[in-house]
Amino acid sequence: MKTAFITGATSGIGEACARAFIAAGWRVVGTGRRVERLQALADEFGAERFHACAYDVRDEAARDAALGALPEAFAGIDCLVNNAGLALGATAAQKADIADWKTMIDTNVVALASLTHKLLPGLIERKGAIVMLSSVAATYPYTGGNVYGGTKAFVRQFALGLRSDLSGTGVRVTSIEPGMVETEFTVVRNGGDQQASDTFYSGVNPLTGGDIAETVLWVATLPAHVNINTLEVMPVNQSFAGFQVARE
Ligand code: NDP
Ligand code: 8X3
Repeated sequence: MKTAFITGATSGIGEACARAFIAAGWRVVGTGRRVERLQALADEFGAERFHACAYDVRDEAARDAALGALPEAFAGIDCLVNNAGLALGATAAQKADIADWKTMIDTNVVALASLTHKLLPGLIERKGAIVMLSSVAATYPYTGGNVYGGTKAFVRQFALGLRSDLSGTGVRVTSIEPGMVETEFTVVRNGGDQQASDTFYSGVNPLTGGDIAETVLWVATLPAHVNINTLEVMPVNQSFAGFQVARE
């Protein structure tokens, strides 16, 4: 039985990934700060299939303690799903809160790179897979996307750079780039405002965490010689618009 290490398994895409991998016969290590949600998954699936690691991804000491305490059956990681992340705020840069920017960079970039560095030796040994949750915001700028888009561009380019560095190791790396997925993402982005989130997704028929979990599981279970480099996914009702022009 293979083991997936999924960050941010308490909600949205990460929780859906945990469910999808377990349904496909994997063991899952799930992380997040909300321990009660991780415990609920452990209760639902049993200690043989789901191991809860409750820590803040920005706290390397807590992360290392959790990794050091992994039960033997969960210690060999075959797939790392770098999913934990967030956007904070959707205002123009000149009105943004610098603390929000630092939180996004520390969570989406620093913690993700550090965990990847930590797990790479084991992933190489096991010819494993790394799946990164980037975003369409990595490629398409939008107003208020500023630092969030920058962090997701890092994730995409880091994934592609890893592909180069890992040449010949058998390790697969994929950047998944979703558009609008209705999770807790927009509630978090808007400081807990559920109504703002409901309005954002209203009438869109957005993607679900389950839609993205299917793609994550798919890229991780393809034949060993196949690597999906990048995968962009949008709801049908989300597409592109033109440039904006400011006239003097
Ligand atoms: P959710 O808000 O539903 O889930 C985010 C997850 O990240 C939670 O499990 C949360 O756990 C975890 N997380 C956030 N900060 C921390 C932290 N400091 N320490 C530990 N865990 C943390 O959002 P999504 O499921 O939508 O987002 C998952 C990923 O997908 C993110 O990287 C996001 O950028 C990306 N994405 C989302 C899109 C969308 O439209 N929803 C589109 C494109 C990409 P907890 O709060 O319990 O700590
Ligand atoms: C977030 C995607 O389209 O909501 O990563 O900005 S979108």
